Amino acid sequence: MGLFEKFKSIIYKKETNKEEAKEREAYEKGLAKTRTEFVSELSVLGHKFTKVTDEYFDELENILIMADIGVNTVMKFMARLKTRVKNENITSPKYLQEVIIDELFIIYVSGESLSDKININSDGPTVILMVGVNGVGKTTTIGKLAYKYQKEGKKVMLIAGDTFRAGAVEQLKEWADKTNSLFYGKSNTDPAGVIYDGLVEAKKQNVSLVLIDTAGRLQNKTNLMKELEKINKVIGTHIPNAPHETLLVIDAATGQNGILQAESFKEITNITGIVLTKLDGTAKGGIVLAIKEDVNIPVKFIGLGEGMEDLKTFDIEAYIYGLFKDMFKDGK
Ligand SMILES: Nc1nc2c(ncn2[C@@H]2O[C@H](COP(=O)(O)OP(=O)(O)OP(=O)(O)O)[C@@H](O)[C@H]2O)c(=O)[nH]1
Ligand SMILES: [Mg+2]
Repeated sequence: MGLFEKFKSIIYKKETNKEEAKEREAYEKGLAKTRTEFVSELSVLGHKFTKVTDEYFDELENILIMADIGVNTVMKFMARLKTRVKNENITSPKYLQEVIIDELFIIYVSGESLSDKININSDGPTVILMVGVNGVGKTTTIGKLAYKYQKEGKKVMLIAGDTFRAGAVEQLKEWADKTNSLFYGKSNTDPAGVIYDGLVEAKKQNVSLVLIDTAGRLQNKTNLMKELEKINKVIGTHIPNAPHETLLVIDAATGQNGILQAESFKEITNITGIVLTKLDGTAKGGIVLAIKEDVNIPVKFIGLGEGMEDLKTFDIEAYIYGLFKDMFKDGK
């Protein structure tokens, strides 16, 4: 059964469990902007053309590029689609829409499988380091993660490794209070030192999850690399094999610029996952596919709003559903 059929059957399934329905709703809401711009254009294409022609392919290519799927990804995608059209003798644009959804999904799941699971340390605290350029949503994401894991019964500590930006320490402290997490931070001092002291405290208090915030702006790549090296060394001396995750936060609205950030950070440090924030405010939802194809680091979480509950574990099926829901319903 093709993916399109599979989703259609999910949508028409009579009973959906409550949790699933809630999750689906969150994706639906968060991806509304991308859906209305990108997907409705795709639907229009299906109605506008009665035959699959070169012109159809050109328009499709434009739509995909506008959705920030990334030029490389789009080119490969178009080549594959054209081959399929030829081999399977596809002439109906309407049917081709189903094939397009299938193929978009294939981009994500093909190649090595990327795990979206967080690497949990069974022997002491799990340490997650949050990195990314300024304003992308690092601190907010830490707050959301604290909320999620605290709710799951973990003892969480937040450490303020962004010690220089005015208000950064207080901002994290607020999240700690809001989520009943422990907190460690000091302003205007060396981040590595604060992290060192924070981890001593975390071990003393038997914390199970440590989330470390870092500064967004460091003048240049060399400085950033040195800083992160130092931070990693401090963390590793305290807790072997830590950090267990280094999550790079990217603002979805920055589109292709976000891809460049990912490529740069990948050279600087060992990024284990990506958090894609602010998907709710942009039509550039296609960036998830570009990240897979160009960067090849798993998207582990997505931000679908500013609130505590607006962080979701990334799920490609829910994502595709959130994007193409109208097209599924469109079907017979
Ligand atoms: N709509 C929306 N807004 C978000 C999301 N995530 C973060 N934000 C907002 O983005 C803004 C910046 O978030 P921060 O968490 O302060 O970003 P940061 O990366 O820590 O910024 P610096 O510490 O200055 O580098 C805040 O207003 C957040 O509420 C999201 O998923 N959706
Ligand atoms: Mg911050």
